[in-house]
Amino acid sequence: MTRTHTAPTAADLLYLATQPTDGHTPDTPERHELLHGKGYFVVRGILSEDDRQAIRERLRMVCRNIDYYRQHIDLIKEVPDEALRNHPDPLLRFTWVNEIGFRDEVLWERCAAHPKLLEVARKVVGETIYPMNGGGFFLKPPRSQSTVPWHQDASPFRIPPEDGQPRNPLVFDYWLGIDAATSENGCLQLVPGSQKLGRLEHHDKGGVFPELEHPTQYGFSESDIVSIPLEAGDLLVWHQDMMHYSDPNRSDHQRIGKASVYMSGPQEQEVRQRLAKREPNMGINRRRPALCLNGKIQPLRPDAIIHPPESGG
Ligand SMILES: O=C(O)CCC(=O)C(=O)O
Repeated sequence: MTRTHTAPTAADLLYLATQPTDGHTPDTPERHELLHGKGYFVVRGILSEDDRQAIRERLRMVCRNIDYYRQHIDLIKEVPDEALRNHPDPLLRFTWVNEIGFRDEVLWERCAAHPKLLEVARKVVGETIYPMNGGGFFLKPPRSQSTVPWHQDASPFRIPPEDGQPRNPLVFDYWLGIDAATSENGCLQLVPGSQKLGRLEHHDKGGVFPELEHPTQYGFSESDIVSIPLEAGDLLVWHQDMMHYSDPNRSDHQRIGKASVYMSGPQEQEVRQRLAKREPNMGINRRRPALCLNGKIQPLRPDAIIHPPESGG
């Protein structure tokens, strides 16, 4: 995908001046693209084949021992298709394993705190980075019904837009391809421009989480929706208020991606203060082990680690 960097207009510059930059977050082309461009960008080749293989094997080990991991992780979703629930490959039995990227040392090093991923994250939120939400692996098994409904990602920042411009502090919202994502296997679909609506009300419709209506209900047309196919190892980053969705996997191969939202150090401090005041419904990861402190990538904090029940995985 070609990145476009248009020069900021006077309105953009005014907006940049009023956008909370978290004190020391630089104005980078990446932030500019999210705030004033299309609202998303793609970076190729973050994960190597070796990383992807290691991630897949570790996830398989987690899925093989799912009863053990369920004792530590609240959100694990089985595939809706009954026929796949006892598949010989445990990796095909689940659609969503949340939080594990921030609880397992291999998935931390190979994925959540991967230096190439954090290099991009630093351009968006600065030198200190924390996970904001659970950061799940979305494992779309082949020929499965696992749709992810239209939604915006959970965020504690819900300032209404002004004059058509979003005012929420920018976080780093991404999807990283462990496998290639295609229109056939359920790649992400985005509605560029929808982030300008700010936070929208989501409704519980009995799906995997509260959801939005179809974009046409908010004044968009079908042609405003863009599919973002990716090669394995590629990264998609979008503005956290952008509406997004993914189709069922109609292919014969699994499609695994790691999705998460990262925030800056000052944002984490704000969140901590608000949690201390017992503010509800912030969509926040309880543990939040630091990924990067002042530009230095961190090992996974020992008290966050879930040690695997089997040696050698
Ligand atoms: O992996 C998917 O299909 C959906 C991921 C997603 O919706 C998200 O990251 O918020």
